[in-house]
Amino acid sequence: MPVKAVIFDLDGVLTDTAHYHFQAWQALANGLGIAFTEHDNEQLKGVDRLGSLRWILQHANQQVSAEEENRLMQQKNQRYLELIAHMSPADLFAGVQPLFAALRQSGIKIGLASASKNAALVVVRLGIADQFDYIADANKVVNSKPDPEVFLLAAKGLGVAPGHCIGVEDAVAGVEAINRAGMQAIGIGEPSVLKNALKVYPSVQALKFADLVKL
Ligand code: B16
Ligand code: MG
Repeated sequence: MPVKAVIFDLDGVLTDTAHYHFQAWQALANGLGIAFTEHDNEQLKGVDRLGSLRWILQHANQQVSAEEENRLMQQKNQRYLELIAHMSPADLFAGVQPLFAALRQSGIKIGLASASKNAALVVVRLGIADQFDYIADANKVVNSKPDPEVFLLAAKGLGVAPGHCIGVEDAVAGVEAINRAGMQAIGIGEPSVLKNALKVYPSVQALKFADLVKL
């Protein structure tokens, strides 16, 4: 299967925005009298904004109206935007630039498939916005990961059949989305967690261009 495109997740693969999501959700949860730990935040990796809010409320046996959900999501996002305003190219994970350069040189397309509505802003802050041939994010899809929609949209935007795409993900739901899209899944993290990935690397820096074209 010749590889024609590699589609990357953003948070946890190219940069660590998880910590900012954590701080913003914790501030919101604490304001509601709910405890929210780093461990809780782990469960929200790759989960979209509404799904994350509902997870937090459910675990505290709280229920709110749709209107209140919207207000709370806005409040969380406001804090998140304040936090990511300080991001810069220094926040790009090591190894991303050389990997992107090698992909470009060999004519392999680069896509983004993120559950974040702020993905476009984050890649600008990281200084890599112009490196993507197509960006698929939560603003453009209805169904979030593990649904394959965001990866399928990225493949379509790149003009590459899913069977010629590799997806790179750090979240279990993301790996499932890649598999369901009919792509090859590369995991970033722990093999014991990302059990359904074809191969798992501890970081994007450990993932080399030669490993991708071998698939
Ligand atoms: P936003 P990814 C995901 O990004 C994060 O992993 C997840 O924690 C977050 O809740 C989600 O984006 C939504 O983010 O509130 O900015 O729309 O890993 O899919 O790049
Ligand atoms: Mg992620």
